[in-house]
Amino acid sequence: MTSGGGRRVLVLGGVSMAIALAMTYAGGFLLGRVPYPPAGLAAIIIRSTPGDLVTAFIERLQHWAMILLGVLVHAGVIGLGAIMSSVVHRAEGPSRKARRALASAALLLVLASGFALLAPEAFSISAIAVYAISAAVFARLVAEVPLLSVLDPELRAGQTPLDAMRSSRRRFIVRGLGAAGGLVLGGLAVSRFLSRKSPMNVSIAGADEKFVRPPDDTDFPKLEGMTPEITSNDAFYTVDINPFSKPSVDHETWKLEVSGEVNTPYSLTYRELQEDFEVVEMVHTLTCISNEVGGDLISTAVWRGVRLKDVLERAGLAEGVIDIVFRASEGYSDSIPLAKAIEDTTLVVFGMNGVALPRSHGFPARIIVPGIYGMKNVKWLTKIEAVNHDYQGYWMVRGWSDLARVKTQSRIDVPSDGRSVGLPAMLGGIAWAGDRGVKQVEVSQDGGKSWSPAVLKREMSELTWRLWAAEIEPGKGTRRVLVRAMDKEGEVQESRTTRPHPNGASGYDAVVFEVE
Ligand SMILES: Nc1nc2c(c(=O)[nH]1)N[C@H]1C(S)=C(S)[C@@H](COP(=O)(O)O)O[C@H]1N2
Ligand SMILES: [Mo]
Repeated sequence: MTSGGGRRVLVLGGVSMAIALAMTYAGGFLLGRVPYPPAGLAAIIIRSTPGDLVTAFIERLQHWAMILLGVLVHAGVIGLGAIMSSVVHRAEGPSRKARRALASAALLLVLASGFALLAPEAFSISAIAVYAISAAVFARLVAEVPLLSVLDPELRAGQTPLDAMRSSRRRFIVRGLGAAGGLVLGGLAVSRFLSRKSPMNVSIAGADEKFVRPPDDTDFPKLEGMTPEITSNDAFYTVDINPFSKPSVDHETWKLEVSGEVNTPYSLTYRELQEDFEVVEMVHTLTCISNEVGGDLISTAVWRGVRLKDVLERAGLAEGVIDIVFRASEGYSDSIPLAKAIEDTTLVVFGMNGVALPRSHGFPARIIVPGIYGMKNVKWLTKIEAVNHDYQGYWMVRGWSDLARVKTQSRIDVPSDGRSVGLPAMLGGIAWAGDRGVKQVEVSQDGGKSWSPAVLKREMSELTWRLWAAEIEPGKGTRRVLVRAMDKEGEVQESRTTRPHPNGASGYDAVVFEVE
């Protein structure tokens, strides 16, 4: 084989793999939940990397980390298709084996889709191997079988496929890429169409009821650049283990199972969840344990749902329950102690800021549990299970805190680091303390030597952050400002700086700016 032929076989294998992936991805849009093998591979990579490293990576690069991982995984998988194609091409003789190849390709493709349908992550490695072999065999067929000349109209009788390809290699590659691109675009179009059925248009219980909203505190200074008190659903931070795409759950067939150490296990439909219990609304700030000091993995929403306590009561808890475990549709799970589970503010939530829970925040239902870091607020909930032992969740197994109590913390939002400001001007930001409420915020404008109290905006609830503001003291030059909060239990924010792993970051947020 000439080196040109070798390269052609490689390209053909890669293009076949890309087409197979695009088809699977598009299939995912059409059929709802088709596991996408490269996503499974990425999840395995994330899963088998030490928790601290993963978090450091994700929190530094945020969604860029996922894009990078996505590009690398796809490059690897497509590369595998190319290599496999070359292997298959070398191993087999010329076209006399084409029929056998056609049969195995068909078989392998069926197997591959079978794997993809059945198998989440655990099978993604074998699925990728099967894809690679299929892609290789497919590539070989394209090169050998006149039947497939659809892919290359320049194939004519008397001309061997390789000859034809040689003469139209560029066009062939362009066509292959075009086909893959077309499939992806088609998939996107279909998904757009299907998204009309998305959670955005699902109506939820309580939409016409009037819930008690705290009146706005109009005395608090209006500062440009301050964090809005309620985060819009689009701006709400999101963190999860799902690379490339969020679980998409059909609420019409969805069931929430309540089981384990209970007297009468039962399950709820989407409708029953909203109709069988008292609906409550609660303003609450959610923050991720991997949030850095000064970081933005924190947001606040008005959550609507039912009390977990009521849901558990209906099943009747057996003696000796220790933890309540939450399981999600994509395999994620975590638990909270029984005492926390039966607090009035621990909710099974279906609404967020007046609309159905968006897909990225756990549609159709999730847990919201105040005072505890985001990871225990399980999204895409499918099962609530009472257990008589201490259950270690997804991140606990990776060394993160099981208690996960939100630390008393604060952040400076205005002015931003490195700015120049003319006086008079103000400082401002947010402070939070899980479910304990913020009592006081202090700022230091001399690098930590002296501290003075900031003005606090009236809180929306004890479960939310509090906005704070303070006048910038007179005096030109470079200014280093620090902030610290105290919660309503009298606990002062920890001054010692620690990394997020394993208990959440601590230390003071600081900004340096120029006073003109
Ligand atoms: N099913 C599921 N639930 C999950 C996660 C996840 O990966 N899967 N991530 C958790 C983490 S680490 C955080 S911080 C919060 C984030 O919720 P949000 O995306 O709505 O902000 O969801 C939690 N619930
Ligand atoms: Mo998190």
